[in-house]
Amino acid sequence: MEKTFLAIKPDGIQRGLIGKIISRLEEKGFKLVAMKFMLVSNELAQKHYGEHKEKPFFKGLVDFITSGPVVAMIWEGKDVINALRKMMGKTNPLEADTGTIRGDFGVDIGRNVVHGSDSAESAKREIKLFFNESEIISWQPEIQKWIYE
Ligand code: D4T
Repeated sequence: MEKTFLAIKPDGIQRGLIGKIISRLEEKGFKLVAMKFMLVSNELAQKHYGEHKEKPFFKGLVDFITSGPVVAMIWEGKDVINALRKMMGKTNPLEADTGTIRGDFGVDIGRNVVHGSDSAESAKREIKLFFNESEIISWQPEIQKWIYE
């Protein structure tokens, strides 16, 4: 089973969307294996968004992600990296389909509510950046046999 990193950004927290976002992923059938409510340090933000260092929106992005608490999570399941990207919708919420998190809850690209890993490589990197091995819980939901054949 694959693992991916998902974060609810400071706008999602301020707008009281934590429960709604987590519910969507639980209801889909994915398994939560790690979660923390935390502040992202400047250093962590710079590392996390390292690939965008040269982009004009980089400073705004770092300022925003460090501006208030986030919920950092690891979700596990079949093809979960792609599936969560689909459930999040396109980066620009105005282009994201209705029914996706960004499509339903966002307007501005700089306030797009959630972050999710975009590949197996970035999932591995981001999980390592935000979590220690001991914070990742291996558990078996009783409902699993009704989700996977
Ligand atoms: P994240 O990384 O937040 O899940 O977003 P995406 O993976 O969907 O999109 P991204 O890496 O291209 O962009 C990272 C982050 O930067 C913000 N952003 C992006 C922005 O503020 N202005 C822009 O023009 C772009 C392209 C939004 C997401």
